[in-house]
Amino acid sequence: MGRLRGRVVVARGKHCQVETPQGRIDCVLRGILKKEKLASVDLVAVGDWVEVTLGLDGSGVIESIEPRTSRFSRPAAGRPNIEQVIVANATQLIICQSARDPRVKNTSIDRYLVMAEIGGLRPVICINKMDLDRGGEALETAALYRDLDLEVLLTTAIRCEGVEEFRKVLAGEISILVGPSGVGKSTLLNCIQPGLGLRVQEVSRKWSRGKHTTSSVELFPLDDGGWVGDTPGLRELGLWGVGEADLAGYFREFETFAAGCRFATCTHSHEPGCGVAAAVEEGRIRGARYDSYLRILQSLREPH
Ligand SMILES: Nc1nc2c(ncn2[C@@H]2O[C@H](COP(=O)(O)OP(=O)(O)OP(=O)(O)O)[C@@H](O)[C@H]2O)c(=O)[nH]1
Ligand SMILES: [Mg+2]
Ligand SMILES: [Zn+2]
Repeated sequence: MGRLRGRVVVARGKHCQVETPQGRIDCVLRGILKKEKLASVDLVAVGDWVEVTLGLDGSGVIESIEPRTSRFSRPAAGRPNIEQVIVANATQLIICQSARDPRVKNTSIDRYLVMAEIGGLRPVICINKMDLDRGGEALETAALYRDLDLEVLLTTAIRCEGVEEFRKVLAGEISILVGPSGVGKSTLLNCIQPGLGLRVQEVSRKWSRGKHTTSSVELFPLDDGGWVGDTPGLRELGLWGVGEADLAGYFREFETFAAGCRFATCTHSHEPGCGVAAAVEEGRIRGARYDSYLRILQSLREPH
C-alpha cells in the first residue's frame, strides 16, 4: 500500500487532518503509536510531518511522526508536568499586542519571547490598534524591542495599515499568531487574506465555548506561500521548559552583565554584588525588562 507524507493541519484528539500531495486526508493514529504517548498530552501536534497510509474509504492512518524542528509548548491544563505542544515545526512566533483595549503588556511580550527562544522559533512583535496610541506608549515599547534587535511591526488592522509589511513577514513561513484576546489577531489575518477570514472566525467561535481548554491551532495556507495559525487568546502563557536558574539566559541583554555577578548561581533578584541589578541602576538594562524578568521569576517560584 502506498504511503504519503504530509503535514498535520488540524488535530482534535485522535482525529487529524493531514495535507498531502493528494489533498487533505482525514486520519487517525496507528494504535501502536498511541502506546508511545508518554510525556506529552497529544502525541501528534498541528504542524507535525507524518507518514500516512490510505485506506480503501479514502481515510488515512498515521504510521509515524517525524522529529520536530521547533515547538511552541505550554504546560498542559491542570497537569503542569506534562507538555502540550500547541504547534510543531513553525518557523515564526508572531507576538501580538494592541496599543489599547487591551494595552501593551511588556511582561506578556517577554514571556512569549522566552518561549520562542526555547522552542526554536523566530519571534516577531506586532503591535496593532496603532490608531489608539495617542500617548505614544506603544511607540516607546516598539523602540525598546527594536533596540534588542527584534522585528516590530506596527499595524492598524481595521484600516489595513501596516498590513503589507505583515504580509511580507508571513510569506513562505510557518507562523503562529499569539497574544491576549481582543488585540486583533483574527482581524489582521482577515486583512491580509479575506478568504481566510471566515474560516478563522468560525474556528474562534468554536473555541470560545471551550473556555480555552482546547488550545489546538488550525494551520491555513497563505496565497503568498507558507502557512499561518491563529490561536484563541490565552489569559496567561504558562512557561514550559524553563527553570529559575536558566530564565536569565533568555533575556539576552543580561548576559554580559551577569558575567560580573559575585555569585555564579546569582538569580539577579536579591543577591549582593549582582552585575545585572547594577546595570539596571546605571540604565544599561531597561527597567521594564528587568521588572518583567523578576515577575516571571516569581511566577516560576510559585507552586502551580
Ligand atoms: N481601534 C481598532 N480596533 C481594532 C483594530 N483591529 C481590531 N480591532 C477590533 O478589536 C476587536 C478584537 O479583534 P479580534 O480580531 O477578534 O481579536 P483577537 O485577537 O482575534 O481576539 P481573540 O480571538 O479573542 O483572541 C474587534 O472588535 C476588532 O474590530 C485596530 O487596528 N484598531
Ligand atoms: Mg481571534
Ligand atoms: Zn546577578
